[in-house]
Amino acid sequence: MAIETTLSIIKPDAVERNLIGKIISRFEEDGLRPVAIRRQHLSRAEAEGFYAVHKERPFFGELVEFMTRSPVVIMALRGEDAVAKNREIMGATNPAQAADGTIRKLYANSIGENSVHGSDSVENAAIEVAYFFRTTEIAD
Ligand code: IDP
Ligand code: MG
Repeated sequence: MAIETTLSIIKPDAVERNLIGKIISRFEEDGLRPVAIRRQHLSRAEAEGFYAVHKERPFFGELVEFMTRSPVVIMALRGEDAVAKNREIMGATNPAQAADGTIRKLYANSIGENSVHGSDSVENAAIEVAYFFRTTEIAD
């Protein structure tokens, strides 16, 4: 295990329902510390660029519409094994399949409106953190 930094986004469905504090608490309780945080209303170009890997998927248009409909909270989370730990705390993409106690089981509305994003590998975490934060915006 090693100290890693991963990207987390609290998605519009959760920000709209005032769940920012509850979600950040869940990460902190499990040893993931936000080392950068920004609230931002994503533009279409920013959302399309971030999710470019999914552009051929049938849900891409719906995903971009959802992610741009209201503000999100973007965070870099740091801690031991942060990439895998974040995915564990988030739960499965589809909340119907998410384990008890995970953020998506607790809060997600559907497979699309599933409250949080998390990087899926160490390599993608570095790319995604750099997509949203300059190194000077990250404070350990
Ligand atoms: P992940 O967020 O668990 O990594 P991905 O497969 O990378 O899941 O999908 C990215 C996002 O696209 C999901 O979090 C969800 O918001 C949306 N999404 C995934 N599958 C579907 C679907 O079948 N219908 C609608 N939206 C979907
Ligand atoms: Mg993913």
